Amino acid sequence: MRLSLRFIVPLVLALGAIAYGVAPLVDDLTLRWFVRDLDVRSKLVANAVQEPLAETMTADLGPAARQHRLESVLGRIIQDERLFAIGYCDAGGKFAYRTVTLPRNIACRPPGSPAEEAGRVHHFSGGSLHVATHPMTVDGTRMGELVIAHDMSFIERRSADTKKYIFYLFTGIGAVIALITVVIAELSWRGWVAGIKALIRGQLLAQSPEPRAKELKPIARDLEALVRDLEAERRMRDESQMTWVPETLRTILREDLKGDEILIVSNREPYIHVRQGGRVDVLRPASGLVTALEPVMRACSGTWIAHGAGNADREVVDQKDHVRVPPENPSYQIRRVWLTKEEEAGYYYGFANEGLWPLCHIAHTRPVFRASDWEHYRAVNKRFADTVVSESRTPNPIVLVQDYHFALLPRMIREQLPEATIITFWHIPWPNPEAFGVCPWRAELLDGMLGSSILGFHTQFHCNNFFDTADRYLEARVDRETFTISYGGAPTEVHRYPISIEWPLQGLAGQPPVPECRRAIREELGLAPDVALGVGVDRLDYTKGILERFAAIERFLEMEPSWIGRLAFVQIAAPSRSSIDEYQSLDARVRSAAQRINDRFASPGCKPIILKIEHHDAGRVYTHYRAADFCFVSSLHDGMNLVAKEFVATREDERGVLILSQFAGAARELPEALIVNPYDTEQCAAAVRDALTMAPDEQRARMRSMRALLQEFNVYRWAGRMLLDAARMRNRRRLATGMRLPGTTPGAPRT
Ligand code: ADQ
Repeated sequence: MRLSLRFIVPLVLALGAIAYGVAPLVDDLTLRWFVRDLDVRSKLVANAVQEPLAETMTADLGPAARQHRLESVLGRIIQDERLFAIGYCDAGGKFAYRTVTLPRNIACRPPGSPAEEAGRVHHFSGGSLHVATHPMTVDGTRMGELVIAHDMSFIERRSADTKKYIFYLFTGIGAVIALITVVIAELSWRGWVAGIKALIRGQLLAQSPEPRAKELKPIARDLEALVRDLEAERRMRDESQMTWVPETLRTILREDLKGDEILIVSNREPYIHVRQGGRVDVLRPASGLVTALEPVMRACSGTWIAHGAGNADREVVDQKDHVRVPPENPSYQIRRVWLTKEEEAGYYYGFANEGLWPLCHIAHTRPVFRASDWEHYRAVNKRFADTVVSESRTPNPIVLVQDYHFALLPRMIREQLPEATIITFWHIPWPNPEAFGVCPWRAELLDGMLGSSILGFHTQFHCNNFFDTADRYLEARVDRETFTISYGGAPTEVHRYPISIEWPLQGLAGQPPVPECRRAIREELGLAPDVALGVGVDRLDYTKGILERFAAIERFLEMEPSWIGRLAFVQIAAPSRSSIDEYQSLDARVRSAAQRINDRFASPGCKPIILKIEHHDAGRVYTHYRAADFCFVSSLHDGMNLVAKEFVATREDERGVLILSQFAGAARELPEALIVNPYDTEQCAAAVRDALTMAPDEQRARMRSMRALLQEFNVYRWAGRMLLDAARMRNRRRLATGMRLPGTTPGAPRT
């Protein structure tokens, strides 16, 4: 209504002003028309009496008879209702006859004055009179003048009527225009509001069902950008105010994703059943991924789908291959997928680890692509997709797909569950388009990944590489402004979610104080208490730069021989993928490099390289971190590298130095580490020297800054941000389709 008033009030004022200006003009015009009419009428009357009057004046009559005849002629004319008065002036300029109604102040004109073309209007207290004079002639001789006065009161009455009609006319026009304006304005307004609502709900303008979509196009982009900025700002504010603990994830599940079903797919399972001797043990792999996603699973009682790889896994599942975990307090289930030896060899060892792993890591190890491996990879991805569909209780679950083992899975799930929210997280780097382009099935892999709703990488650099790759090899619409790629369906959002570790580390609870760890580990390794200790912890993988690390230690001892016998470097290397030739050869090369360096620099009671190729439980790994003076992470290429973060998290004494490869994703978040190029042996050796000689205050300052960052950006935040993005996406879709939002009752106002 207020909107309508905005149109009506100015319209009424404008029309009122026009009417106010027009009325006197119309009045004046009509008066002139009427005066002209009366002139013509007077002339007609004068012409009509000319003849009888001439006869009367020229007849041979006495004065009384002439006067009588004059009164008779003129008296007949006065019967006309409009004619108010009449008079006759003789040739001497005096009234020879006048009706009583002719006002006294109207006099005859002096003889000889020129004839008047038009009559005059005389105003009196009782009204106005039109007075016209017409000369009366006989045979060209002027005998006198006829004075004819017309009553003008009817003109005034008509003028008042005219004013009234003008008022009615303008009022009528105003009402009609106002009505049309209000109706059009109201309809347009509704269209705009509906269009803008559709925009806010996140519907793309091109797909908007609103007929106003085209008209709104100019503001659509601005509005979308504004909504995005506001959302990002709000999210950043909310996130920065949150303390990220497992309970935060539970709150997100409860409040933002209420009632939504969650499925996780990963190659590795969170609990492995292993038969050792006569009994079945449950092992929990030391994995950041399991640490981050377990609280999610526990809170939502979802399903974790993974390859059943333990030798006792089949013994403990039910008929549908489910097992409830955690064993001490079952709250969610694992759905195990069984693979034959051939499938595992082709899908896991072959295509994933001999093909994709070296393809995505620029570590100069040639990727191997076999068509048979690809077939297995595709078939296993299909098996997992079918499992997701069969495990899903709703048509729109949230599916968290983990890692490079499942590049084809998102599209395969999408084809069967078009409403699912699929979040794929790629834990390893994404290379540049040239490097990725050597893969014979590059388009199929990209297509598979773009079945995801959200695609996550550790760093913006990897996201950018992915944008470039999709742009290069697909006919896709890549929009870096909105972080989306559209290819064969709904757009995929590509975002950076840097993975992290839990804070505080659970395994720290049982750890002795740092001095105790230092003493215990040195004693265990047969080192004197004052020997400096460096530590490296990795899977035995060629991307981790273990040989480059050893070369740096060797070079350091060449440069600084005074440290011989005073420095030991312990390398903990978990055997990994040992059925692959490249890994077997690495194992041999690492052992021989350690041997060679020890042969050169060993002194009694101190070998410079202590190599432990075996899996350690998390507690043992943490004790080593705490015992060390420095930790050396020299990855040739690494998505993130959690060892670097774990080392920092275990050092609540704020001592110890982290040497970190610039090619690990972690280097972007931990610039206070000594950042090195692992290919530059001299630089790395210098970093070892700097670490060993760094003043305690500097160690403390660097460590404090890194610990503050990890406390804030922990693994719960990593998982929580993805879940929040999924919630945002789902809420937008629900709004767009008019579905009910989680946490609202039907009909309740949405906030
Ligand atoms: P990984 O390549 O496995 O992970 P990383 O991030 O360093 O590499 O994680 C290794 C984990 O295994 C750490 O938790 C570490 O403590 C543990 N570990 C290593 N050696 C061990 C040993 N000998 N015994 C016991 N535990 C050991 C991939 C990517 C990384 C990315 C992670 C998470 O390659 O770049 O950081 O996923 O996304």
